[in-house]
Amino acid sequence: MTHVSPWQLRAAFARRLSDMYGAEVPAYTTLLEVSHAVNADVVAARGADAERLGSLDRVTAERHGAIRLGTPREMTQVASVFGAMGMHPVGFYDLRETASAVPVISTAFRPVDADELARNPFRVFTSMLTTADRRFFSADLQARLESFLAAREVFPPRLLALAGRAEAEVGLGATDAEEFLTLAVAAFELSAEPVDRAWYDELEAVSAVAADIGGVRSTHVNHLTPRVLDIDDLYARMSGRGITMIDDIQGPPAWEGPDVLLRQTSFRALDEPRAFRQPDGTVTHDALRVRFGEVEARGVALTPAGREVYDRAVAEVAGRGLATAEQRHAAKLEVWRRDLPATEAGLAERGLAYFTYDLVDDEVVRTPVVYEDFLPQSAAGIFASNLSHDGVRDLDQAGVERDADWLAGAIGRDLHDPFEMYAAQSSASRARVAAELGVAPEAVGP
Ligand code: OOG
Ligand code: NI
Repeated sequence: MTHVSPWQLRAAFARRLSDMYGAEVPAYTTLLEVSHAVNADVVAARGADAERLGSLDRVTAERHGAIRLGTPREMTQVASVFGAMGMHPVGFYDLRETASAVPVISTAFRPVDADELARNPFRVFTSMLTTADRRFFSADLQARLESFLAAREVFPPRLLALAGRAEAEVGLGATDAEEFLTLAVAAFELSAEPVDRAWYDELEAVSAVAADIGGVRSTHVNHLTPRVLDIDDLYARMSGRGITMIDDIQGPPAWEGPDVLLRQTSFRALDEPRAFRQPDGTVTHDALRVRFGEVEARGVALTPAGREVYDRAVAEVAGRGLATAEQRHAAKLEVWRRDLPATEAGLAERGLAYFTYDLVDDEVVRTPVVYEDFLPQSAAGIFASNLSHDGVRDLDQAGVERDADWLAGAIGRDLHDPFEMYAAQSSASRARVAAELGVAPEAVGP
């Protein structure tokens, strides 16, 4: 029987999830159409240079999803479902400390090897509610929330059994693969089950994200994000189609220098019809506005030194408290031109970004390493633009300590460190070229 490998499961899952989400959120389909048109136009206009950060095929198929879960148990289960598809937890993000105060901690499940990323780069930003954080949840609310979450079943046993087997056997036979994919996609579909109105509202008063996670008995895709080669063009074309975008493009500004890290924006969260069970038992129909349409452009991964420059620049602009998106963009541009090298060579010389090296016709060729991860401040900005109100955080209370080690312990898997992975990729390529040239690795580059 045909064996379906982890990357084939991942690619099929990404495709089916995209089809499912497109049926649920038609504006996402518009976003995909516009993204494809932008990418085709960029490649037509700029040629091979446009594909330095990823081939048109890869970028066209590329998505990240965002999902939100309630408990370490659910995180452990999803880690196995994603593990079956060759996706592993990378990085740790704490969104509680950001400006919009969202009570979650997160990691990203994604392929970790360059060749796996090249086959299919699908990644999922995965958040978990911090129910024990007193700044958000009283002891009473925590107890009720945890018992609500303990009683729900987000991932059916059959899905978990297949995931476990796929992990152990590195793939599945065709029939099992089909069942695994069907169950996995279904686990992320929006449920038609009526939402308990009083419970949802009680959580929403604390945080819209807490209600989205803990107010319902299932999970769903929050957004699926395509990648574009020109996000400014995408923004203009979406607006031109009458779709309301959030005010800003988060992250770096549009500028003449190298694309670094990640730029993201979104169309505003849309009303989606949902059924509600009222306290008197009747079912009514209303709408919730939690899912939005994000889009992103990716640039070169920065080293810890580069990241420091980036974080300082972003903080400086935020600190100016500017009123409009135009002013914020102008300020970013000014700070960027002052603090960041205007060329890839400049980034390499100052050790601010990661590159790989190859020998082509006896010449050393330097290629940027694409940033495959996320930015918590950007995530917070997207959250803030899409929530009707920020979370309520009681700063008289002490927050519960949560870090990468805690999350690794909770899900029983190590979290990969993104910086270490980029550095390893860069130094392996340097060593290869050095060996071919018969020189020391430090002699290759910068
Ligand atoms: C996740 C927000 C983070 C991103 O692209 O930074 C994210 C969420 O909304 O649950 O997806
Ligand atoms: Ni996202």
